[in-house]
Amino acid sequence: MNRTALAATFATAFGLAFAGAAAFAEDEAEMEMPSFEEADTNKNGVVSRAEAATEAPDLDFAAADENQDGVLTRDEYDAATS
Ligand SMILES: [Ca+2]
Ligand SMILES: [Ca+2]
Repeated sequence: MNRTALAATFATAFGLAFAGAAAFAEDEAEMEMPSFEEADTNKNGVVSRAEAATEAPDLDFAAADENQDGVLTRDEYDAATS
C-alpha cells in the first residue's frame, strides 16, 4: 500500500467515525427532551415533577416551572426544552 492510499484509508475511517458520532449525539439530544405529549404520561395536560424526572431527567424542573406551582404547562415545558 502506497502512502496516498494509506492516507485515503485513514481519511475514510475518520470520516465514518465522525459521522457516526454526530448521528449518535443527535439521537441522544432527542432522547433527552421528549415532546410535551411524551412527557405528560398521564395525559392530564401538565407535566408533573415525577413525570419530568422519568421522561426528561436532564430538564431543570425548578427553572422550567416559571410560576413555581409545581407543574409544567405546555408553554413552560416548550420554553424550557426548545
Ligand atoms: Ca401529567
Ligand atoms: Ca408551572
